[in-house]
Amino acid sequence: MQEVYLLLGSNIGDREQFLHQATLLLTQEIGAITKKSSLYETAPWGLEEQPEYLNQVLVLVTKLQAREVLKAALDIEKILGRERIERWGSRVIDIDILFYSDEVIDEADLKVPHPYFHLRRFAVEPMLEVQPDFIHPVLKKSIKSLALELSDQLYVQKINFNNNG
Ligand code: A4P
Ligand code: MG
Repeated sequence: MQEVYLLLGSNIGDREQFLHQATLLLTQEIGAITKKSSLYETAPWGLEEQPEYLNQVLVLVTKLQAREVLKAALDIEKILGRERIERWGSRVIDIDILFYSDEVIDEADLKVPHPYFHLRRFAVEPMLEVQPDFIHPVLKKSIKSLALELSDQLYVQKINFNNNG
């Protein structure tokens, strides 16, 4: 079994509902969830003229290869109606693979760890909540120290729902 760390993001429509639907489908297709972060309200990174995102990190155990996880994630994005309009632009659901155990994958259509992870507060903060001692397999630093080194100062705010499940 491998451990896969996913980052979910949504910034159109009922964002919380899209994250919830994605979580159900990911459990069916990829494996059981062992941890999940809170939901975070985050300022858009990259293309700033777009609505705020909700982001969340999920940790799952899986029998699938990383490539199979990617395929499942892309299929789920499609099922939930994601249209890819522009790079870094708005989406009802985006599912990125942050880490796949401690594997390093560098292929044209699959890069793990996610190459932008350590540059994005919206990814590092939820990861810090679920696994602060995880060692980034390329940078060889803990999430805790990557969080301290972050220069991205865009707004990231943990939100507390009564029923954050
Ligand atoms: N791909 C390669 N490696 C991976 C990986 N580790 N995980 C390939 C997932 N996909 C990976 O991705 C395009 C292709 O990347 C996939 O088909 C897969 O083969 P995409 O998500 O469809 O393309 P994109 O979103 O247009 O571009 P990109 O560079 O993936 O954008 P990101 O990195 O997904 O960023 N701001 C906030 N606050 N919160 C966000 O969640 N997200 C983005 C999108 C921008 N700004 C954001 C957020
Ligand atoms: Mg993406």
